[in-house]
Amino acid sequence: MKLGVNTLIWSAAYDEAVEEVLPAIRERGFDGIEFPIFRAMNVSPAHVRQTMESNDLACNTVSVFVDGLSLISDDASVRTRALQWLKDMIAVTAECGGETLGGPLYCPVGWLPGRRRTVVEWARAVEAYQSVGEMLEQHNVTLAIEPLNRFETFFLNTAEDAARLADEVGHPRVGILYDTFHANIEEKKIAEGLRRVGRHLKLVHTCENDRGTPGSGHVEWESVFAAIREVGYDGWLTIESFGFALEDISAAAAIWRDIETSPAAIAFEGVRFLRQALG
Ligand code: LER
Ligand code: MN
Repeated sequence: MKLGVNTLIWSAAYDEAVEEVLPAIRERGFDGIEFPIFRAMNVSPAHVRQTMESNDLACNTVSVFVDGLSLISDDASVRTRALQWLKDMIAVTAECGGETLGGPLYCPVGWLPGRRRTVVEWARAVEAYQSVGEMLEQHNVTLAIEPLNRFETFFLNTAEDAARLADEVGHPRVGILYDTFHANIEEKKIAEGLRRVGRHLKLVHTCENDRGTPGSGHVEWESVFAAIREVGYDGWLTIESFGFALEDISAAAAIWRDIETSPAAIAFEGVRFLRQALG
């Protein structure tokens, strides 16, 4: 298993704040990073590749839909633009040398229309993911769709639904990102949810129940690791948290206080815990 850290702990962009911490990320025991791309033109893939190579790190990307884009919109032109945007993200991920693009890639985070999802919206998502299957194959990228808790999305909350979605898409390059922070809210047992998505598991966000340091809260890590092993998952375990004052990002994650002594402590104390727990 490989250990990663989401650079949203330090910055919303791939910038100097991230680059200067890359040596420490490697030194403290991470194998790679996961960084956010919100717009393709804001990333310089050649630069990302070069800094990954010089720091002996691998990278994955995460994204969310911005500018009101949505694969499940009632507006066909919005869906078309969202699909193009998704394809751009897949291409950029490959150019950066990343093999997994993860995130709640169906509709904007925080879009809560005050009703249940419809069968039509579900079908739109399935069709969109099926339509990028070939491109994913060509670019050697895997799409990891992430269910979120009910306060961040209405569309996909549970492991059961996520597994059904991936079943219906039916493409080996389209699977699930399981985030223990969200699962702690939505699943009866976090480990049970993992077993449910097991056959589609492409990425795990190993997050504490308060987005603080893994190992410091009430996530039942022993059973989580047991389930991860049981389903034969051997991919990335990535710590995801967010800077405490990153404006839009802190607002999206509803972080209005210092969760730990510093955001970086979540990464560096967290990786120690994960390494120890994995043995
Ligand atoms: C993204 O990976 C995530 O977990 C969301 O909570 C971001 O808003
Ligand atoms: Mn996550």
